[in-house]
Formats: sequence, C-alpha cells, structure tokens
Amino acid sequence: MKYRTNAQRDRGFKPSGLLCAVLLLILPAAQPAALGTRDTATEAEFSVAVFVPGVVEGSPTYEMLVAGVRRAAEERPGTGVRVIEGGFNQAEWPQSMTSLAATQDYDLIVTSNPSMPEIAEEVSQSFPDQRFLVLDGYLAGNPSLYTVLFNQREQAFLSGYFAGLVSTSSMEHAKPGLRAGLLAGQEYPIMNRVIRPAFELGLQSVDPAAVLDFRVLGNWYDAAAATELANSMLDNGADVILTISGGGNQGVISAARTKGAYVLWYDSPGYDEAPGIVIGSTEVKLDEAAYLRTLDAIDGELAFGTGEVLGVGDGFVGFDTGHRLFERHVPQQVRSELEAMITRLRDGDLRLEMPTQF
Ligand code: RBF
Repeated sequence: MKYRTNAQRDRGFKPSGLLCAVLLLILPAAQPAALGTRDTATEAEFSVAVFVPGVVEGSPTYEMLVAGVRRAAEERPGTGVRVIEGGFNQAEWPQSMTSLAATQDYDLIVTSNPSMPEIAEEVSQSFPDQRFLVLDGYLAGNPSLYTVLFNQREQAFLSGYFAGLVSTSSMEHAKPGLRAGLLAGQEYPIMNRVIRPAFELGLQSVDPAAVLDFRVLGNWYDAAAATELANSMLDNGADVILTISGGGNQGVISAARTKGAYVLWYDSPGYDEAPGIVIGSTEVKLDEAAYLRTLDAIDGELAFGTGEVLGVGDGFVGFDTGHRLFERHVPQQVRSELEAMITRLRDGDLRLEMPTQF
C-alpha cells in the first residue's frame, strides 16, 4: 500500500488486500489534483521531497526517479514522500527549490538532471542544513549534496554503435550508407560534449564515413515539432533516430511510423512504446540508484559531500538486449555484434571514461 494518511499511520492502519484494492479504485477519484498535493511527507519520521525539474510523464529519467524514491520509502516505514513537479520553465526552478528548503520540512530533497547540482548548491548557501540527493548530475565537495552521475559516454557510444549496425544491416528500413539522427530536447554541456560526440563515435566505429544529423527541439514536450524535425532527418536520408527529448519522443515515433524508419530509446527500455519501430534501447538504472541512495540517506549512511559515477562495469548503464521485441525485430548478426561491444565495455577492454567537469 503506497499511500497512507498520517492519521492512518498513527493508528497503525494496516489495510487488508481487499481494502487496498477498493482504496486503489477510489483514491484517484478522491484525489484528482497534482502529484504534490498528497502530502504524507511533512509529519513523517523521515520526509523526502522529490523535485521533478519538468513533468514526470513522458520523461524516462523522472519516472525512474519517482519510482526509486517511492520504493525506498515503502521499505522504511515512517518515511513520507512528496513529489513536486517543477514544470518546464527552468527559470523558476531555483526559486521552487529555495521555497522547498525554506519550509525545513524535508530531511532530504531528491532531484535529477545535469543542471540541478548547481541549483542545489546555490540553495545550500542559504540553507546549509538542507540535504540534497541529485541524480544524473555531478558535484563533489559540498557537504550538503550527494550526486550520482551515469557514464553517458558509454551509454551514447553503445547507442551509436547499435545505430550504425542497424543502418548498415539488411533490415527492412535500412537505407544505403550510414546516416543517423539524434534529437535532443535542448543543448547542455553533457549533451554537447559527451552524448553527441560519443553517439557519433559509435556510428563511426561501424563506418568511418558515417554522418550524424543532430537536431535540437528546444523544449522537452513538443511532440508535433519533434515529428517535423524527425521528418526532415528522414527525408535527408537518416534511417534511424536516437531521441532524447522527453514528450517529444512520441513525435519521433510518429514520423518513423509514417515514413518507415527506426527509433532508439535512451534511458529506459522503450520497446513497448512502438513494437518494431523502437528497436533498440540503452538504459540507466536511475531507479535503482535513487532507491539505494535514498535508503542510505534514511539510514543516515549517505556520504554527503561526494559524487559517484556509475557505468556499464557497475551494472548501472547498459543496453536492454533481453527484451522479446529486441530479439524479434533485430537480426541475430546485429545482436551478436552489439553483445560483443557490451562485453568489451563491461570487461574494461574498451574504456570510455565519463568526464565530471564541463
Ligand atoms: N530529459 C527528459 O527526458 N525530460 C526532461 O524534461 C528533461 N529536462 C532537462 C532539463 C535540463 C535543464 C537538462 C540539462 C536536461 C534535461 N533532461 C530531460 C535530460 C536528462 O536529464 C538526461 O540528460 C537525458 O535524459 C539523457 O540521459
């Protein structure tokens, strides 16, 4: 049972399975408003605020963030979680984070994306006792923060290598030559200096003459604009597109469906989004990292002041090669070449270090 009111918890409320089922049916109707309104956090023994810089739906990393923190809270009774969606206006995030810290209601604020360590650091100047756990970003040396960065160099390289194999394969929609697209929600240091070049390096490991068509959506939600950009990439000869654009990802799928092309998902397995179109998916275990580090924080064991980097060798970055749709739609030859590359990364035979300074 995920959501108990404080009153229910105080009475030692333990709903039966049947009651749970009934509550699950009526709760959404009884509480239709925003995620943040169901506030079980502030009177809990340990209170966690999850600040989502954007909206949860449609963004794989944010969906994993919320799931991971909730899982940790369920495992430590007495932990309250409140999820706050910060929306797409990035200029408002520092103020929203400041307001959260100013309440002094939360033992921990958890958030995720590469721009958030800096914002948390800024807030910590005014509220040094507030603790932050930031996923998908890096900052070491501030005693208020713990950060977890994923090796996106490895991740983007694997995606590019797979795109290259697909584009040069005998698969139905593969066109002659190697030309692949990458659609980014916006430009930011990790995108420009890590993801984009590593994706291109992956393509060129298959064919040195490979061409990358890089486009920027300019936001993390506009699916119609994403369709237009994807159409343009496909008209220019791309046959496979990696999309990292939040809600824009659905627009890329539409274009690929109409024109006959392939889409690569990035942060979590996306095969079920469009079987036969989304044919490859890297993944970061952001949910697992959020779960583990939130547990550590609840248990008083999180080493604030440090930043960690997790990659393929740690089991936190990978390519989902076990999915039935991957096995169904991708030829054996392509799958085994990809597996060989994953093994090289896992064994440290190929090293792609993740920079932490940008
Ligand atoms: N990724 C999303 O899927 N949805 C978002 O709303 C989103 N917003 C972001 C905002 C900023 C300022 C930055 C720097 C990145 C954002 N990302 C978003 C990208 C995300 O953090 C991550 O880099 C990518 O998902 C690749 O792992």
